Amino acid sequence: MKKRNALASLALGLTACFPAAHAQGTGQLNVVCSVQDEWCSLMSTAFARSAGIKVNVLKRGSGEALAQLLTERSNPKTDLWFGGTGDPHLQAAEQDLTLSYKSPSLPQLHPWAQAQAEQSQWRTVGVYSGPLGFAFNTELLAKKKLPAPKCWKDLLSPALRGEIQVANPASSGTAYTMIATLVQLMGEDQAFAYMKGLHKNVSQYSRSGTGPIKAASRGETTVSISFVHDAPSEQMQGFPIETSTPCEGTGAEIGSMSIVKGARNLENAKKFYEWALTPAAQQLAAAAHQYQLPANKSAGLDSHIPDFRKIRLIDYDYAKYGRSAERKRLIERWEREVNSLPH
Ligand code: S7P
Repeated sequence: MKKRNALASLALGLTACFPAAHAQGTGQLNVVCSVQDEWCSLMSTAFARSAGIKVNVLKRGSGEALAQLLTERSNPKTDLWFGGTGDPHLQAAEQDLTLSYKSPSLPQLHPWAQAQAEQSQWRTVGVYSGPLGFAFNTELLAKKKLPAPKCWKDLLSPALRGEIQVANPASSGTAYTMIATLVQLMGEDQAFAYMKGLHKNVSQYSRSGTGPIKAASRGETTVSISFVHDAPSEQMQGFPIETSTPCEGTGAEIGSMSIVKGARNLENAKKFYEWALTPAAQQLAAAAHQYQLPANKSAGLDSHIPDFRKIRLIDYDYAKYGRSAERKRLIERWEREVNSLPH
């Protein structure tokens, strides 16, 4: 019930919609896009050019996109949902919001991308992966004479009081990935004890998962808990931001893609889906300065993509932590035991 309310309030902000004239038609496709703007735009223009199909894009964070699909359940306007953390895609699958579609391209994908498809009964598929870690503003650290964080335990230092930003797990797939990672790494009670300690150092929980790294880049906070693949684009804009991945171990997202059940432009959605899994389309991420690991094994790897072999990754249980009931339970516990505490 509480989750429904959380999703309903998220949906309240989703009044903007696809233009009515564009909602349907042979040359149209309505995509909710949960990666950064530059990548969403490049995907839509490149697909439009190659397929002659106009793409109408709505940008939504992972949690917001799920809320959008829920509000459209009886009358879908969205045809395809591209990107965003995998757990809300699994929840959309569980809630029968997305279509089972077994792509002939699956064998070309990494096992983790195929596993995402298999565990959802082919209602979603992995399109990229990216590790969770820390981003820090090197100028602020130097000014405050603070060491760069290397381990989860470092974030509990009293010297970092009010210096950390992370997103709110009720709205952000990135922040939910953090909770699920900590629970798997430490055990649930220990993870909640850790998050209560962390809470003292968090200045604010942002709505969007990418907000904290942008804040750190711009000197509005010293440290953020973020996907580390989001750092190079900030560095390219000249911001003094560096990253590390936790010494104890960390989790990774499986960014996903799903076709909406009842899509009005179903054939076009399937065309986009197949195209988005090709090596050429997958390489558009790096062209748009986004550096997640592509799902297609043959896609070229940009040098800015984090080297997963150098990161201590946990054996993340995507099926368990992608379940609606588990997510709801953990977020409610976080609201009750962590977010309710004074800073
Ligand atoms: O494109 C960057 C990225 O970090 O954003 C996606 C996601 O929408 C994050 O959204 P939340 O606001 O729900 O955390 C990630 O999948 C992607 O890697």
